[in-house]
Amino acid sequence: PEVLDAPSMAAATEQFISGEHQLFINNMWVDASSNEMLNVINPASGETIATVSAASAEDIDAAVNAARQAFDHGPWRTMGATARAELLLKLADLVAAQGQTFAETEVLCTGMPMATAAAMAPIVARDWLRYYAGWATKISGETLAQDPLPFPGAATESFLMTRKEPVGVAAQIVPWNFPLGMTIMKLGPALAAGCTVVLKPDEHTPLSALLLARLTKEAGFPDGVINIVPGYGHVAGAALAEHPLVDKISFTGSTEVGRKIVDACKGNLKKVTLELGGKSPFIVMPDADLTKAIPMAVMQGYFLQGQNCVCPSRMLVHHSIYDQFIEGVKAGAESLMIGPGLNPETTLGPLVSARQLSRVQSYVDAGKAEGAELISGGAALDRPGHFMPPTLFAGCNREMKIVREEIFGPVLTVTKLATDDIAEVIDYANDTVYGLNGSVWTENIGTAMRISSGVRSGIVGINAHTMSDIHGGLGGYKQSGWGREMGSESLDAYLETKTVIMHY
Ligand code: TXE
Repeated sequence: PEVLDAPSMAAATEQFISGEHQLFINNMWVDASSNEMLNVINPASGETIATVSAASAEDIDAAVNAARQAFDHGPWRTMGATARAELLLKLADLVAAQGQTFAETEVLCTGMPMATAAAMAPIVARDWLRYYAGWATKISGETLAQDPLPFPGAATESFLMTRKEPVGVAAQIVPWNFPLGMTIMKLGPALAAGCTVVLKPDEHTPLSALLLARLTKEAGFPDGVINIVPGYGHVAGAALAEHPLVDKISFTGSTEVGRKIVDACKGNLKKVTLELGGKSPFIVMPDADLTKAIPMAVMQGYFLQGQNCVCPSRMLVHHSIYDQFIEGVKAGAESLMIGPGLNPETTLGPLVSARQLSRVQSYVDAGKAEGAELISGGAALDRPGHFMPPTLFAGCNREMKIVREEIFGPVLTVTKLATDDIAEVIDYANDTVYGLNGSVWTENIGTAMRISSGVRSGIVGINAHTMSDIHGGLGGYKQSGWGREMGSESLDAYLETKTVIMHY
């Protein structure tokens, strides 16, 4: 079913969106040196809602130099961990106070339903920033044993310790599917560690990061510590990835661009973390509680219109419950309300862009051509905006393009498991170049433990399929990336370990 209208946004959001949007460099708002602008389009209507300065390579250079200066000579590294934590806590409060504006901005730029944006904004603002504020004061090294050196005259008394130090200037490149969350997920650990940052939001969805930039200034972060530079990937993103004064880069996006980032980092061998694509299995065993598995398949499968990296897009279902499962997911998919995210009834919004819609449509066409059985959806809606209905394919096999490649749209594939052999089920699950997420649905603890151990992915759910939690990690095995976002591991990525040896 469709809901057609989009209620208007709050006055504060309207005022923010219709305002001027420049680059945020060294705590100042500046125009792009080339005066180039990018258009932000509301995916629910196809209309331009804002124009934003687009950073050139020259602007990126200015932002990196500001961050370099702030790291090497500013007060940031010497101000103390408690003061850094206090700034993060203050930012958390300021962001939480603007929860409605952030939520509406996310809806208008990405298309996500308001219920999702409204639920996530306070979580990422309060809980995630506070989580990393807590870490700022708890970064510590170790005191280690040291054996005496077996040389004549060598010191016999010595002391060996490690010290954790910020890696330096961090570049962060954020995609469009969950912009505020990913921005905070990246800024939090970098700032807690004592790094300075140049962050490039996606060209489709730069507004929430720019709103956040205003609040970092209000919170009182020193000059140059946080620089937010919207711009195109091939221009601003590429310049950031190549820049010799950047020490570390954290990228979330496509596997294809992930490879370009690795190439670009070769020059100065900057440290790299990558959170890339996925094709996560959702394994339903014969004894699964379908009253739980089916609603989760629908909820996570179509979450953010399927534009989420942990999406359970590869459903592997035991033959004994296959028909029942498909019937349940079909009913769930067809009960979603399609419409503009601002409408409170909407549960499935538009895809982010016309390009993403056509990419997803081409996968759907490939599925039909390869002989997959179309159970539901299957064609873009004939209305303004980038709407694709929830689409479900059954009768899939592991050779099909729609089973092998990340679609990043509201398209789920179901493959029948004709085996009772757990090792074979695990082989099916691992037959992918990706390894981001996966889940097993069973009431048998042995089956759950065997499959969860066998699946090669950064997250595995047992009767759960989700993105993890800020306290845990998000990241992948195989071509899903390098390193982890969230949790304490993301903090490690912004720290160097120095070994200090003292003889006395
Ligand atoms: O991603 P891109 P796109 C996957 C998903 C989707 C596909 C393509 O499968 O269908 O990628 O999406 C910046 N140097 N994911 O084309 O291009 C760009 O400006 C440096 C999964 O939108 O990878 C943006 O900020 N940066 C993913 C970011 O990279 C460059 C989320 C992502 O854009 C660049 C998004 C370059 N040469 C897409 N080119 C996830 N893991 O959640 C682009 N960028």
